[in-house]
Amino acid sequence: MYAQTFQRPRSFYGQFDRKPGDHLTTHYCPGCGHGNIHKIVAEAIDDFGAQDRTVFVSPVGCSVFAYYYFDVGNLQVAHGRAPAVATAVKRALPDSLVISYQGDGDLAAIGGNEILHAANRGEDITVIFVNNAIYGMTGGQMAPTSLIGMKTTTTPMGRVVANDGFPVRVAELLSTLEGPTYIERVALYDNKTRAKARKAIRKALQNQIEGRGFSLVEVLSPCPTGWGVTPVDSLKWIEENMLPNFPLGVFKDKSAEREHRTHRRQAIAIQDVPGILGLNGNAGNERSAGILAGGPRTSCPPNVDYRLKIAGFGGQGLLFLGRLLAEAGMRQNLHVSWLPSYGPEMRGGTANCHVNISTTEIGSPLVSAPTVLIAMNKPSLDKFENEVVGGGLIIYDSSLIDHPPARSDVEVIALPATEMADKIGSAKSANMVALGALIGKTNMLDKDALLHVVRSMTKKVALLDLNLRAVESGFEFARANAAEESLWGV
Ligand SMILES: Cc1ncc(C[n+]2csc(CCOP(=O)(O)OP(=O)(O)O)c2C)c(N)n1
Ligand code: SF4
Repeated sequence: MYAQTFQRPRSFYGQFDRKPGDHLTTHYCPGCGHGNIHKIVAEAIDDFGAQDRTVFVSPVGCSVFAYYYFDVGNLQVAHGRAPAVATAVKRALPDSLVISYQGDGDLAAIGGNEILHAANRGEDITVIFVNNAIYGMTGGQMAPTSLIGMKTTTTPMGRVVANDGFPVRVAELLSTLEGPTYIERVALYDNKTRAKARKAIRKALQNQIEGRGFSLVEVLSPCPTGWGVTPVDSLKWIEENMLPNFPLGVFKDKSAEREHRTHRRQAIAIQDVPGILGLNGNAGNERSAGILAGGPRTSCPPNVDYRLKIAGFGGQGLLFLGRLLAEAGMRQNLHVSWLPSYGPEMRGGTANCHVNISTTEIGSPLVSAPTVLIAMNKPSLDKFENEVVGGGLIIYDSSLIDHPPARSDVEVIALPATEMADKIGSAKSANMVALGALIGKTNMLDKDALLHVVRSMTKKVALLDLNLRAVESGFEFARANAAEESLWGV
């Protein structure tokens, strides 16, 4: 006797830990299309034997918790950014099966640019685009795919072309590009359309497994909650309202022509990277391909963890100061990061950068609680003083800032950087005076290695001598004015 047992796909977890006390149901509303689509995807992963190599990239939207359901590799990413992350995963792990699963708000609004370029590049990924014509998760706002006349919380009188434009037809739009291999629109409103959706999703996954390039399946999917209808009526709603605007069908299919694209991508072996970046050997002060080469490399000092914020006017060279520190730290085999933050103006605006220099790996380049603040103008001191951790260090340019920091729980160096630089030859080197003072005070980096980096990275030859002297003078200032009791090195 023939018997078939239906069971939960292996690519789903045995129980879903999302809801305390109810481990057998998902967080989706009754009648939501996400559940159907999850099941189709999970069954396909099982059938292709791909569970161990699948990476499911879930977005922001109602499917944000997909990682509670799929027992595969999971990445939950920033809104709209799934195609970029999927690109990275696929390129790093060409044998993986990467699924970018996105709603219409995620893919067609905030992530419109991402999907366009991933499709245009023909990335070897599979995109499942869940079009329910609304932002479900946030309470039913208009999406780019909302229909004309459709009432949403942000279009209470109905979507109006003059205000809101036309519904965006993603499948049609992307199929005009050369890059994509396969684009189909399917729907979920009866058994026949569900079967077609299943077939399309399986094909899109199979294309990737066979290295045939970019596939996208747009699924017209019910959102009874967002549409304010019952689950049963939501099926009719798709047929009656969505289909006339979003016709079903295959918009592009080059699957048969495109084979093994994955393996044709230009790959760079990791061991070749230092050579390409010119970081091999001692090439003196030479720059190679625009990247610093050569110079002394000293060993890693123990237990360094500096989080610096360096702030002032645009044009004071503070981003450069941060880069010098990061480069010098790198040459001492430390982990470093440098994150610039520009004001809108080219000159005279505010500019700051965040620098981490550490013996341990750096989780985020953002410095929100600096151990050291270098403030080179008054607005910067006022703005960032309170961010500095207790026991931290503030170096401020006392030539330009007429009051010391109010904090009494940090160490402070009043450094007349602009005046000192002016005496040396140009106020422009005030940043170098501050750099020297920082090193003189903290000993955080080897001074010779730092001077080498200054030599290598100062582009204007006329400024080089000035910069080196400015670093030395800042260094001497810090040493000469060292507090008798200090937590900071000297
Ligand atoms: C950067 C950012 N902007 C806005 C939001 C708010 N937000 C969360 S989900 C969402 C829209 C989701 O709609 P959709 O992609 O259509 O998915 P659905 O919820 O309908 O499945 C928005 C705007 C956010 N989380 N992050
Ligand atoms: S709001 Fe809509 S998309 Fe979100 S879970 Fe509910 S039915 Fe599904």
